[in-house]
Amino acid sequence: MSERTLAIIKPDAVKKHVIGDIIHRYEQAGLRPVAMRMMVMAKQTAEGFYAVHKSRPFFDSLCTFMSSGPVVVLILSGDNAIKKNRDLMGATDPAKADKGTIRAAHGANIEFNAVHGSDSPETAKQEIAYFFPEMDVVR
Ligand code: IDP
Ligand code: MG
Repeated sequence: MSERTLAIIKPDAVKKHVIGDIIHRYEQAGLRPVAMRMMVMAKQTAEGFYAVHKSRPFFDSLCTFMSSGPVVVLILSGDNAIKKNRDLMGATDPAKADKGTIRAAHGANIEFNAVHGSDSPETAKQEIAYFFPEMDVVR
């Protein structure tokens, strides 16, 4: 069944000039971009996005990182898109990510790990609505 997931190419990956490589990996895996936005998040925007992690010790550092430079926010559409994108990304810690994954290729450490991907249908729906009005999504 076709579903949508939210992906973010994080500031570390944009600085490394691998936007193209990452989008190529999505497309090769059958994940079609149906909305795309380049932006610099206000710190408050990052804090709202990562609100579930508010009580974690890395929360402030994470939000500073996520607002430190341009990101590319995308909606990806495809069969099983949420799990497919998580598989493509690899584990949160790039040192533990499988070979061939985006984080193994481009992540530096558990914080600067190149990409975000929604982890469930509920969070995908929430995260998509956080960045995109429905009218900006291609059919
Ligand atoms: P995920 O991105 O693989 O879903 P989450 O546990 O949801 O991982 O964490 C959100 C983001 O917070 C991670 O992608 C990473 O950038 C950062 N993060 C997670 N755990 C740590 C940590 O232990 N130290 C520093 N940053 C972390
Ligand atoms: Mg997560």
